[in-house]
Amino acid sequence: FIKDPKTVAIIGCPFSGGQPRAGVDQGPIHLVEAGIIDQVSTLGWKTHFEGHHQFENIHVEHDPPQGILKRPKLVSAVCKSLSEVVGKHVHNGALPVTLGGDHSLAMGTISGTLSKHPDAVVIWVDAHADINTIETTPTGNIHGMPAAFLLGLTSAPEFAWVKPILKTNSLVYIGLRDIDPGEKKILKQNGITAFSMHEVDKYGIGEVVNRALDAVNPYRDRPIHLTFDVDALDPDVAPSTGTPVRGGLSFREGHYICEAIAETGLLAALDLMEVNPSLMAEFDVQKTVSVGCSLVRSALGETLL
Ligand code: B3U
Ligand code: MN
Ligand code: MN
Repeated sequence: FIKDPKTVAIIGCPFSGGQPRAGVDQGPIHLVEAGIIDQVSTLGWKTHFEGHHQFENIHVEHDPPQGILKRPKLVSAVCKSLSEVVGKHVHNGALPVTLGGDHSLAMGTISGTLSKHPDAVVIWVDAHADINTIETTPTGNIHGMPAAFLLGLTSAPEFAWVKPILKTNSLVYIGLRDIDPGEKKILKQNGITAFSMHEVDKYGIGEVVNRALDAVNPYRDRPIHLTFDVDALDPDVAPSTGTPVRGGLSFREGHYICEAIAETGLLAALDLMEVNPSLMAEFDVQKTVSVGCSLVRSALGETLL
């Protein structure tokens, strides 16, 4: 029983412009229909939800590729608006939970969190590093690039509003297994701590989470932004996502990460990204949506005992 519950602000962000596959914009709608808001309330949080329409009025007339970048104006406009919404909630003392939508949105959510907590660290759970620059991106899909913009490793006129205030020693990855050659170089050259599936296999998820926290948050005193791409999970666990990669986190490993971060008491913002209900059969969609809901509950304090 929590006498004075803190508020979770659930932000539905139906957006797919950072990658080519339709349907990822339906992710937040499915998560909310599956009952995520009631589930969060049941954990003792006050909940705030303004609907899925906050970003609906953002239209871009003419948005041709700028060099290799696809849909730069649209991605930029939505992320900028999202950063303001997330920023407003953190300034009001709420914990924003953003439901995506593709992972380009992390440019918005993390910018919003850092606007209030410049000392926040980012734990990026993903099969991919999403750290391609304009020079290294093989696809021009911006969902493969948000970390590079946030770190100031790449820039484009359209994204001038993204302040490069994330430091390379404030970002840590868990779950990586599909990294482009250019991204590998970037991770090495910048000394960014990353725990791939190899390290998860070698040390176990408990030790990996400890080491990840030690790397970016040794005194356990900095706010945490957890950005969770559902494709970090194995495709058997979360099949409905745009770029599934075999050999991912198990159901429990994914939940353990969320539970361990909840235990720190430092969670300041959470993203759940890349749920795409238009991919795979109905059974797979239900599986993915339900694991998405339970990851959010774990990060917000649901315990097994
Ligand atoms: N690294 C590739 C593929 C990719 C990144 N993120 C996802 N896929 N989901 C790219 O396009 O940058
Ligand atoms: Mn991602
Ligand atoms: Mn990914």
